[in-house]
Amino acid sequence: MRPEHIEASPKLGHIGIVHLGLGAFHRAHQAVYLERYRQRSGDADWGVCSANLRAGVGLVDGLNSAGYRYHVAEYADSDTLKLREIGVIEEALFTGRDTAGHWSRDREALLARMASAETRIVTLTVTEKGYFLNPATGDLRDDDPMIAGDIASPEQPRTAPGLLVEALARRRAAEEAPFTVLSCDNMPDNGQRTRRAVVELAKRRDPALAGWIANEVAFPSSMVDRIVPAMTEADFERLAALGVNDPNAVVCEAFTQWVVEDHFPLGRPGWEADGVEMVADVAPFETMKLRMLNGSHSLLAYLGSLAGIETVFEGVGHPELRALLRRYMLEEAAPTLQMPEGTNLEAYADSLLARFANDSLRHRLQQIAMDGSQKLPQRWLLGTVEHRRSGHDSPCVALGMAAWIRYTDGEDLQGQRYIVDDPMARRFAALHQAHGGDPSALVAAFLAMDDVVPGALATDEDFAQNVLKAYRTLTQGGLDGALAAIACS
Ligand code: NAI
Ligand code: CS2
Repeated sequence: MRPEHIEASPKLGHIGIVHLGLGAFHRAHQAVYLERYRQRSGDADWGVCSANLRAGVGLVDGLNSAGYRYHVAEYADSDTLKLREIGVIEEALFTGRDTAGHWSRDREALLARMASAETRIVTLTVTEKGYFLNPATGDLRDDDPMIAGDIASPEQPRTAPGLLVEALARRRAAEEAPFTVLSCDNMPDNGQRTRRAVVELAKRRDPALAGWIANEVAFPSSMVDRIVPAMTEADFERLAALGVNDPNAVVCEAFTQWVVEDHFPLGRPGWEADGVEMVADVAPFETMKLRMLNGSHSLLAYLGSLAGIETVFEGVGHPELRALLRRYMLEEAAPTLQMPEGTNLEAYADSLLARFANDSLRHRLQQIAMDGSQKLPQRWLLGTVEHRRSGHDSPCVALGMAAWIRYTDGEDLQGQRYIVDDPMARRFAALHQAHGGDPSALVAAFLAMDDVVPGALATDEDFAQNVLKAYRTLTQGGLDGALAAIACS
């Protein structure tokens, strides 16, 4: 297979965008749109300074030594590959804790870049947990040691909200107009959630600053969609066989979508011609994607992981699992959506299943399963509250919750142990310790976690009974038993 190879644009040295969260998705999504834009327009204004605030110094230093160029391998399927070289990143910085345990090597450089008049947009992919918001209520988690640290030392911030507040404080002091803040994380209403984290944190520092941010800073929301699995050794080997030896490369599907609320007071790239959809209200698109794509992803992640299935591709190859995902999407997610006239949600569901069946992506279920406490409210639970309120049962989500609860014990149904990667992992372990022998008490304890489960579900007796029934079926009859039981419901 000879891939189509697209060279990077020349380096232009101007930085108009700072990105927080130099991860795989940023490199395969926002940076690709910006590369397409720069190649088509020649516009020099929108180069990117990308920063890692946590782990990831290797990637930052790797990009620095590679002249800030890397490759994106876009697979439509195992026989169709487009290889792009990306050059829009002009600077990479690290403000996390280095191997010697010191924090914030490049914090001052990053803050100076964010405070610079040249910077007109700050984008983020810091994962759902990077905003330090209570997943169920959206309140700032000011009891978190990282946020507490930023409250105590606001001029030496370590978190994304802290960096945004300090950079905005510097711009306000310099009478510089604020940049636009654009979240590209999988959260509903991600612009307003980012705004809430920033304004609430600013209030603890200076109410006048918080008021200025609330009134003057634009926080448009965006819906982002491209499946970008974490790289595996096999991915790097596959690229090396094509002559691409690039430790900073990313692999992704060919599909990509970015729907953005058009609210950029200091301007933005004219990226509509490069596939970015600019809209007045992104909410319907965001909710549809989070509940149908991400909700079925999470259903697959917990049920598949417990059954020892490793990837999305393998999981959707299981006919009963595939049927469950489709049933969840059409019977439990789609009825909760308010979509524009003519939206065909059945076609959308089938397009998602086709994307999941992409045989050239090794999208590990364990990666999707991580941070469930931060993901499930917007993927399953808020929609289920609405679904239950309209008098419907939610057997698929009840099974999903049972699988998530069992998953958080750190052992699959074959007795294979794994690390539960979640900010609340210790709480889960304590609940399993306390109630492990009593499924009814265990399910009740998980449903009572009011910073994950909306109150309306926690007090929904029928839902709780369905979760408990599914938990018992799953733990006694395995995946096949659980799928057979739900097929009859
Ligand atoms: P990744 O693991 O490659 O990168 C995660 C990034 O988040 C890293 O830069 C890491 O330093 C940063 N991060 C993690 N915790 C943080 C914290 N507490 N504070 C500040 N930064 C933190 O993951 P990837 O694939 O880049 O995904 C990142 C986010 O992008 C996802 O959580 C999701 O919100 C969004 N996304 C990812 C997609 C994908 O398929 N990978 C698709 C659509 C959205
Ligand atoms: C996945 C998402 O890791 C996960 O939680 O569900 O990253 C998913 O790949 C993207 O949202 C697809 O756009």
